[in-house]
Amino acid sequence: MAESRKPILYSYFRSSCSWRVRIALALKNMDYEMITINLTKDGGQQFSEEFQALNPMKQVPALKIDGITIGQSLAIIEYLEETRPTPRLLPQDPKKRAHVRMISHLLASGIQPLQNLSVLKQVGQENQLTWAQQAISSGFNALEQILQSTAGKYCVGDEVSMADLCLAPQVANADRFKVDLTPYPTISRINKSLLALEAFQVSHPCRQPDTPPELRA
Ligand SMILES: N[C@@H](CCC(=O)N[C@@H](CS)C(=O)NCC(=O)O)C(=O)O
Repeated sequence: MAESRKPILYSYFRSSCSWRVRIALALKNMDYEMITINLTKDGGQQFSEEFQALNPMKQVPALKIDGITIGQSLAIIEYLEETRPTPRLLPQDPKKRAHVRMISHLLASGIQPLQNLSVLKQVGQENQLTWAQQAISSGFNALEQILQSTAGKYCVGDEVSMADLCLAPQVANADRFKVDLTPYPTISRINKSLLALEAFQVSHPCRQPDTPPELRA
């Protein structure tokens, strides 16, 4: 009989997209191996030939699982959901599902790519902070408004969903870029509830095998 292998997650402690997947793996109680791809060391290990063969986009995360390799955090989370459905990360109700996907994509396509490392390099050191703050604030303005009609305890109702897996890492990025969160009371409240959950704590950037000592909590 073929030996069943643990999934392998290619991750970087500070990568918000990797954190989304680490939360999903923790919530679904999955055992996995982690390989660190340090995005700043050696000119960026994501550019190595070995890693490019796994993910031609040269980005983390990537997950090797069930004989395939998947890039793109939301595709990974949806695969996990379809193959390991408990606990559910997408609600059964199609309207709520649409809301979860809307918020996930707002964060994953509408905000994060604009403040990604490769984009910040293009923007240049001097303008990085203002650029990132503007991208995050503009997305958060929209999200705060959307959450007025979708949120319960979490982004959509009272169950943790894929949208929440995108929210907490993006709020951490907002903190890093010193975005004032006062105008976003709903985002802040949900984030606080999420950070109290074990799956968000064990997967947190400050508790990863590759977290530098000065950033560990
Ligand atoms: N849409 C992709 C984005 C992945 C992404 O942007 N990853 C970042 C870290 S969060 C990265 O690897 N950046 C490397 C670089 O910019 O060189 C996903 O959701 O997985």
